[in-house]
Amino acid sequence: MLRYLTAGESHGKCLTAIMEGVPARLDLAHDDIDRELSRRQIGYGRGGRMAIEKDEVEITSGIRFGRTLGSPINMIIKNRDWENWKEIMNIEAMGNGQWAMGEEVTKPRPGHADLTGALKYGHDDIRNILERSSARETAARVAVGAVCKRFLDEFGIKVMSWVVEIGGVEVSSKLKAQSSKLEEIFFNAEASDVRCPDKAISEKMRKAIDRARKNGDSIGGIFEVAVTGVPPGLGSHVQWDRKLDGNLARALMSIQAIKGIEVGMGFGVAANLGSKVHDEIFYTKGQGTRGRGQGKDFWPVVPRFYRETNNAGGIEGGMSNGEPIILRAAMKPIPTLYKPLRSIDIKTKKPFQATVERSDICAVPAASVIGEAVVAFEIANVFIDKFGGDFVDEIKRNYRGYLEYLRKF
Ligand code: EPS
Repeated sequence: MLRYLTAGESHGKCLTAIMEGVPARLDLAHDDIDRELSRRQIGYGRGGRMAIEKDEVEITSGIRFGRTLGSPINMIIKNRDWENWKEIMNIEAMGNGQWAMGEEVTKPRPGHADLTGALKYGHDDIRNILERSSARETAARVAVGAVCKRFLDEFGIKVMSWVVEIGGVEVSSKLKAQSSKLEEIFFNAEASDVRCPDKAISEKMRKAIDRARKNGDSIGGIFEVAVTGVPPGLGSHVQWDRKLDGNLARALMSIQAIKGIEVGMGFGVAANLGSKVHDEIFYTKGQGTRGRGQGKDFWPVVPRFYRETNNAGGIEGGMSNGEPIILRAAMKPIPTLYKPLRSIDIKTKKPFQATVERSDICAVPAASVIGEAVVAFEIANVFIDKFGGDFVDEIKRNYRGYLEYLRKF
């Protein structure tokens, strides 16, 4: 079983992630993780904070001479901004009965964890909630996802993402992941600072972000995550907590500000007839992979049951069916606004209109990279669950055996 925990406050000293269950003898370099961390930081619409941070991982355990040991991997990402917050985020008691040097936050933002967190944990300083509910935490999850991606790469499994909508500006349905050109869509999205595969739409999205900024508002959107090179049979139909779609949806929903998830055709299934929804099954005996080409060491030897369509998004009965996995997540506009929304001060119980100093306008491009990370974790987890093994070559041996069995099925 693969598992992880993260720790760290947004303006605390650092973020930490401990991963357990990563197989031994996986090549893993510092750069594999830093590359993903910097992808998360790119994105039109971020606020001033990203100019301060330049995320880099420090690995303190689990790796020796560039290879995993099979022991827990501990990763640290420093918060550069902590230098400016040392007093406010002091670990030690202040000694004068004060909590936070008279800088308590008492004005909860609508849409944020602020008020409910304060009520739940008994805090009269909302900072004690917002520091941890902040999406800064996702840097640690991206580090975890980067390790999982490195592992999946050994098996030709690729996790990609792109943005399909920002504030109502949408790519054409041809570009959405129903199509077979996933690698190409991803390549184009990587070149866009809103992670949108279409240049003209990218420009419209940037304009929508600019408009929101000018109006003191924030703006949400939708991103897609696609996984290619996945064998059939990951996850299971036999128990609720082993269903792959359920676990993927939970993982994506756990990203800050995500309010909706779709798999494949998603909500579209409700309006269509069964004959238009279900993907018919075909069989090819040869080595043809219909141009998918992923998993070059593995796939070409497998005759395939395949579908011409992929409305199921690669998952049927809670199991991967061998088609690319396609997921979509909707992100709400960030709740920290320059435009004041009505709320009540928890100390004075009086209405107030919020003023803020610094905020992101749009973080959908960053969320799409985070989506890749949490999806990579779930896929790596079910992959290890199915193919077992404590070191990478052992898992490869098991995987080859499974593919051989599929070839004869
Ligand atoms: C965040 C508020 C902003 C974001 C932050 C998430 O930070 P600050 O309050 O320091 O301006 O920049 O995101 C990150 C720091 C990050 O690394 O993504 C929030 O309230 O969720």
